Amino acid sequence: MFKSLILLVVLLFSVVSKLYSDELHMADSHGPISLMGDHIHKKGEVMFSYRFGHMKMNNIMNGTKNLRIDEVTSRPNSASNGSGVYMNSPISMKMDMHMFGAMYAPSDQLTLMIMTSYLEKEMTQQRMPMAGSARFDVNSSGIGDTRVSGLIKLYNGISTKTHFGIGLSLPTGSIDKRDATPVSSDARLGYAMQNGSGSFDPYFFINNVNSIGRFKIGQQFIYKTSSGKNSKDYNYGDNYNATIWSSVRWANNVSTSAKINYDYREKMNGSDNEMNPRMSPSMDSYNQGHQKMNLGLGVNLINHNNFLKNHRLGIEGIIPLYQRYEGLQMKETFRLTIGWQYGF
Ligand SMILES: [Cu+2]
Repeated sequence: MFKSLILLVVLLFSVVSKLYSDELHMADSHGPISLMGDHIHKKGEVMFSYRFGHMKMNNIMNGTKNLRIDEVTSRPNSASNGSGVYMNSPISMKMDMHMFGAMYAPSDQLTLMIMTSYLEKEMTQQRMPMAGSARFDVNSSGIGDTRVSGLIKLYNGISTKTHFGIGLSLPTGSIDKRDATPVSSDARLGYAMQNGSGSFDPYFFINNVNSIGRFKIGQQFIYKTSSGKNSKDYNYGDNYNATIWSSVRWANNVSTSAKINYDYREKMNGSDNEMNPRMSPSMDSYNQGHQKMNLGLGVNLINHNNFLKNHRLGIEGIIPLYQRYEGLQMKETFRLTIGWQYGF
């Protein structure tokens, strides 16, 4: 996989083909569909988007090591001074995300962007052998956090486009999602099952795209922090997210992309008192923070026919290349993003 990526990058710099007019909407004038804020708009332009995201997690990792279920339920939790073990082990989790976005450019220099989402999550856990090893599911759903950003143009040439962005994630997602568990008919669910961070989280990003004919190479770096503890007395650690991607335009209306993303999240500050760390690794604030590197392969399509002209469709599949977790956490296995975008 790495060899073919290196080949692709070499190809990028060795092939130069003719430049297309900036006015024609091209499949590759947007980055891979999972990327947000990858482009800006011209004065007066409006764009709407909808993305469907599916994420699947399976089994537990500690650091870079896979753990069996019986190993998870024999590990000490952070609440018992090393003497008590976890009563349940997460087995799998899946999440469906419906993401809605709008962009508007009041000027060529500034593009405003707002994004929110509706989340549906399900986690399956297995009880410890002493409790019979039975499996149970918990579910949550609701609106996620809402992000408001300003994208500011730095440079907009034919072969190089650069902008930076500042934004704020608003805590519109609930951090009091509850469901029935074997020990309570109404328990607050673990951190991963909550729908938001509960805090105002400012972020900053820089985005760059270089074009050489039918080839593009882009970079994006995002730093996100937290303004302080939420109402349940915790906040997520700072997040650093770097992406490098490249795309090839096979025709004006079709392009494919490859993307490498690195995501680093620091440990959590504080913890939610109502979550009992003895219950499950997913309720233990000690089990937060990660490093993940993943590969995304995608297709971008734009419709040039008169009916639904310039409507875009993007699909991207994302698989992990490397993941390292603080404590015991569920590992990611697969992500899929399908998105529609329309600008006018
Ligand atoms: Cu847009």
